[in-house]
Amino acid sequence: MTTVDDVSRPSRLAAADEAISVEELQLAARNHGIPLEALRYDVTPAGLHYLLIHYDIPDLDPATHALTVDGAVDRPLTVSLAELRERPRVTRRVTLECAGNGRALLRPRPVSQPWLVEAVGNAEWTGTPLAPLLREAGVAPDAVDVVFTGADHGIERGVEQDYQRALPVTDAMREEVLLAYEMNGAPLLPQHGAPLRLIVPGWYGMAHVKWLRSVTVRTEPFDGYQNAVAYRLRQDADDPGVPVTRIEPRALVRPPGFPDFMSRTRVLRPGPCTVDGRAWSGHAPVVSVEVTTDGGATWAPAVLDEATGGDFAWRGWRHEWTPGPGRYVLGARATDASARTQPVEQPWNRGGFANNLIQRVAVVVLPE
Ligand SMILES: Nc1nc2c(c(=O)[nH]1)N[C@H]1C(S)=C(S)[C@@H](COP(=O)(O)O)O[C@H]1N2
Ligand SMILES: [Mo]
Repeated sequence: MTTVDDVSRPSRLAAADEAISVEELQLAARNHGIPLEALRYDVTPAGLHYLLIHYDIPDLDPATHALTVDGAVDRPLTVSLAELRERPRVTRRVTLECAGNGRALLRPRPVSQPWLVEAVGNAEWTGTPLAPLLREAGVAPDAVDVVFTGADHGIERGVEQDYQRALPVTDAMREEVLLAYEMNGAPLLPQHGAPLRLIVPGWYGMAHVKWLRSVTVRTEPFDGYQNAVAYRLRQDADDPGVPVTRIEPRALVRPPGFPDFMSRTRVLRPGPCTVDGRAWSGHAPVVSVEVTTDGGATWAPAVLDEATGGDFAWRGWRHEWTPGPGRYVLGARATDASARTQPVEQPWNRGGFANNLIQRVAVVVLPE
């Protein structure tokens, strides 16, 4: 008899000389990144925001969609989208980054969605805070986890599942956590979770459950696949590891000049050039950004833009540079108020999560 094990791949590492496979390309073609020139926008236009969809985009009708709140609560609730829209409305600018960002640059390479650096976006999410709804339902005093279930369904490494992720109850009760129904002032697009998704400011993408249909309070730790198997930092397959949670600090350079089609090497004419980009951290606000033009040998401080987007949105930065003809490697390094910063050599983990290696942007400045 045929079983899901016949079609579902185990997790694995690429061999030392193994190129990106058609299966990795299949994922990459579904799940696009932000074009790096779009770092020019403080608020990422919805169509330029990165995407990560494990299974298929489900077909949900906003007219009939409802959210249930159940499990270890005094009063289970069912709330329609229309009722959620009548509740207090909050808009928050939040940087989302996929926990697998940077995976394809690791050696050995974990075989999965092969991100380089582009799995990030900064959007304005509008919705209603989750905590008051949980308080209305009456969370049991011995609750430990809150499970968020999406309407999408698939198989991963032999396990058939709805996409589900849990947060510890204290994180779910943070006032910043939103049940979001709009992105950048318009109803959510199908690919971003229409008609309802969770937004967990500061956390890597996997926590922001899309196509949200239920919220279940538990008095036992949640051992579902996306918490207990995927999204853990482990050194090998037997290592229980630790959960992936908040976003490590990172800065990206908006590539200057114009690109070569195949290599994406940047081409510039000699003379003054403003190097700029964005920097973020989910642990604490970014307090400094440094820029290198020589691949990390020397660093200069960048000037930070006003922090207008709040604590969970990326921050713009700029650096004036006047290069002569030659070859350069640009990069930027963010440091946050918790003194976390970016490594020059990326520590490795088996899932390829929470990478924040300093980016390398190859630049050629043409002769005068
Ligand atoms: N239901 C559901 N929610 C999900 C996912 C998913 O596959 N299904 N992917 C998660 C991951 S891994 C990321 S990085 C973010 C991506 O959100 P975006 O596509 O809106 O950028 O959604 C998260 N929420
Ligand atoms: Mo992700």
